[in-house]
Amino acid sequence: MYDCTNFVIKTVWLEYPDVEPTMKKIGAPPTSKKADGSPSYTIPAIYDDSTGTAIADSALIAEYLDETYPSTPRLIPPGTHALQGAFRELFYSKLMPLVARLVVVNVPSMLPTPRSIEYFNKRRSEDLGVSTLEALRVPPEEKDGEWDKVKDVFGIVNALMKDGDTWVMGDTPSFADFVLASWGATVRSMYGKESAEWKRIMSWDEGRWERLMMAVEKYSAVPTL
Ligand SMILES: N[C@@H](CCC(=O)N[C@@H](CS)C(=O)NCC(=O)O)C(=O)O
Repeated sequence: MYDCTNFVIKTVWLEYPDVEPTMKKIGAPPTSKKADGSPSYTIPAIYDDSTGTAIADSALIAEYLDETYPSTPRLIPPGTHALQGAFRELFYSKLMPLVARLVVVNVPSMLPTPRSIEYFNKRRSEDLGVSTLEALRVPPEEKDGEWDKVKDVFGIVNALMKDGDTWVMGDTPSFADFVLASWGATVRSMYGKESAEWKRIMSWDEGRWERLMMAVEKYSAVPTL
């Protein structure tokens, strides 16, 4: 639980096979479609018991929080809705193909139960159109080259930002920063703070991403993994 004066935030961790039934139970709508065309339910999701509202999809959650709690810091500052969407689209479209090979393949070994592992392997193989996730794993001799491609994606964002700025919007944090930081946090929790992978990202672009990760820390309501 995280008590932030007026808010009490409780985080509930779910195993993969429990996501869909839990979302249906709280009334959070699907966020996309599975490979077979059926609805796909995802986390993060929130249930706000002060309004009885359930929302899934991080961008929709951000919009809801901005609208419902206007006196808190804004994730999508007025006038930037389309720009935040464009940023997310640019970043995800470049990063996702690389993430599948460097991150998604490692997820099964981090999951706590066989049912979650089985679920994840099946769902992601179907989504990615491969017979097994292992088929995507980058061979050791290609790893550096693959990480260089991730560096190039972060480099695109670096080139768009002004030197010395911490936040994508310059002087104010916004949704775009949390899109970037969530990928940093994924690598940090997956590979560990002492790993070559994490240190690699922290060294890119004159330490810009390390500064961003430190700056977003104060907004984290759950302990850093
Ligand atoms: N567009 C969604 C994507 C969220 C997403 O893909 N969540 C994954 C976990 S990281 C999920 O819940 N997957 C459920 C499943 O695979 O059944 C968002 O930004 O919230």
